[in-house]
Amino acid sequence: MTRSPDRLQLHYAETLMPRKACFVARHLGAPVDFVRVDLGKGEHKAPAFRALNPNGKVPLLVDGDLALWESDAIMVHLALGAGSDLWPSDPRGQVEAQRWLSWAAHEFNPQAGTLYFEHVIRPMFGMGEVDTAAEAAALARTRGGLRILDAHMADRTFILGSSLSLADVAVAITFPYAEKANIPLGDYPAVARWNDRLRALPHWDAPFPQHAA
Ligand SMILES: N[C@@H](CCC(=O)N[C@@H](CS)C(=O)NCC(=O)O)C(=O)O
Repeated sequence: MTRSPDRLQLHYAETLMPRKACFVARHLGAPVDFVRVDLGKGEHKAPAFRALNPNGKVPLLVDGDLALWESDAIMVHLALGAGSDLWPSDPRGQVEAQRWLSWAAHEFNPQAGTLYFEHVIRPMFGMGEVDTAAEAAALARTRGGLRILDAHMADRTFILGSSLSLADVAVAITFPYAEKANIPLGDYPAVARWNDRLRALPHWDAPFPQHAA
């Protein structure tokens, strides 16, 4: 394929962290070529891939001579490139958005992500039976996070207030898997209403270009 220098390449798989980048790229209509990485075949561990991302993980965004890894950084890069308010332009809004990106990365997603791993990734890659102890612990901690979110969302449309931001994408990225992963969104009414609003967005439920997950 001939690549235009103006286009970006987003290396992805149909998994949680690439889902953030794929959704944002599609939501923004960014000039991105999607490059599927077959995790089952270990393509992300190949030397050519590791030369661009030494972590051997997806997503990876290539923008000219920039090889950018980390899904949150990729989302910010895409939003800035598009001049989009998905990433707030004012310092206070940026700090608030960063608070939620950090909370998602370090508090909520490790817990909800464990439920996703146990119920979605294990069967996807033939990784054996659910670890029930890990599942029970993650469910209790996920409920703790959902309680915080439910209180926060009670009087808001999206996490930062009235409009969608990268904070919503980062925090809610496990929600499309809620049913399969036993994430009990329905027990938290304000979270459930927020989830309905996210589901109404084009591409939220199907952000991948192929092999929809
Ligand atoms: N902190 C990284 C995590 C990326 C990550 O863990 N990606 C997973 C897919 S969701 C992956 O590539 N796993 C393959 C592996 O670890 O071998 C990010 O947010 O981009």
